[in-house]
Amino acid sequence: MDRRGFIRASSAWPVVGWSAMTASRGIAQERPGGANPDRPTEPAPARIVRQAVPENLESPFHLLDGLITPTERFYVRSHFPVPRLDPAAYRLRIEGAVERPGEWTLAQLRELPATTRTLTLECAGNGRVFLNPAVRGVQWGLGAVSTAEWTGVTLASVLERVGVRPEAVAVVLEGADRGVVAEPASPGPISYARSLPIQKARRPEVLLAYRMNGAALLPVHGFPLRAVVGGWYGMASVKWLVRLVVVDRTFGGFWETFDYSEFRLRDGLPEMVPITAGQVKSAIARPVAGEVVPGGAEYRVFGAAWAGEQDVVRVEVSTDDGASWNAARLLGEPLPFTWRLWEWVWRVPRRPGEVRLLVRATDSANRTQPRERDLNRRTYTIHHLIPTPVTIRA
Ligand SMILES: Nc1nc2c(c(=O)[nH]1)N[C@H]1C(S)=C(S)[C@@H](COP(=O)(O)O)O[C@H]1N2
Ligand SMILES: [Mo]
Repeated sequence: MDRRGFIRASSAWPVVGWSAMTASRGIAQERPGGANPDRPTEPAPARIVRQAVPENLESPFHLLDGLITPTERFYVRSHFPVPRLDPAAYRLRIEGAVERPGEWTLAQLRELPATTRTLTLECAGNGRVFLNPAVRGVQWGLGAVSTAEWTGVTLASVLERVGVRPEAVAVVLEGADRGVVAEPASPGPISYARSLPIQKARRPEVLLAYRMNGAALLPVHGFPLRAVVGGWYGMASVKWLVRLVVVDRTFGGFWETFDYSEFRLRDGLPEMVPITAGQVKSAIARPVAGEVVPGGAEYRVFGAAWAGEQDVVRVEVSTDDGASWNAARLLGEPLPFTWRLWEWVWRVPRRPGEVRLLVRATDSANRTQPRERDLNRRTYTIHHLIPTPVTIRA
């Protein structure tokens, strides 16, 4: 790796370049994956600290090497400090429009049939660092997205036990974490809570999980119980879940109005709507921005693509700013609500120079990633094309 060349290129690609990653402090260090002799030999961090308190940690997307993100590399997004819950004293309260309101212990929840599913979570703010002009909020690069194998019970099976009344419209999921939000100001300390329409709450991809990647849920990921809402942005997957309220109206809570909402045009007028299912999106893990690749070689461009509740059907790579597109190979078998890994072998031209790689995905609803940023999306659901600049050396 030509370090000076790298730093020059990465400064045009804010924060997420290699030098910024290795500059992150106070985190476990590990060596980068892969055997590319052109890579720097300095250690790469296990996760990138975007905010220390509360902990907001980005997954190093360039280390992508399989469908499942190892738990120590899974991103963390928390609005408040981690609440410490005693599993023995823990209760999940279920109330509202249900026949049998009450409290559930962990043991009672574990008596319901367990399910294990691979599901991808992406923070709705992932990629915010690429917005121009810069906006407020956690400055995520590529890696506020990860995939794990989640074990728990379906929310549907719990709702079935408590008997949902016919007037039910939504289920509010409340976490044990609380705090004051400065902007926009919350009415004093509030808890983290999000609602799901009753139809989504009954779907099999919505879990109340107590295990992640074959081990007990860690405190940062919601111990002892969290929701995992397959196909939706991460904000719906409420951690440290302590209460379900079945409501007979649309819930207009803080986290789906002031936060995690975007504009949608109806009758030509922008209306504010909660952010829900994921957009179609892809990202390049390797090469990293600013990488120097040898001219005339074959380079395996590698990454992932995901599409919320849809399946990824096509991934294409361009080396000429979108004038022409090359079909990437989709790897493995498709899993619903899970990213798909892909690769494309690039025959790197001999001529030295700068190239910007683009990747775009298309999904089963025939949605394709847009070239340009849509301002209606405010500071969320960033899925337009982000170029990866690389340098070809002689
Ligand atoms: N209780 C609670 N649940 C929460 C959050 C939170 O701050 N508090 N953050 C949400 C957001 S915005 C995301 S993207 C995911 C992140 O889950 P992770 O930290 O396990 O990656 O958790 C969601 N669930
Ligand atoms: Mo998020």
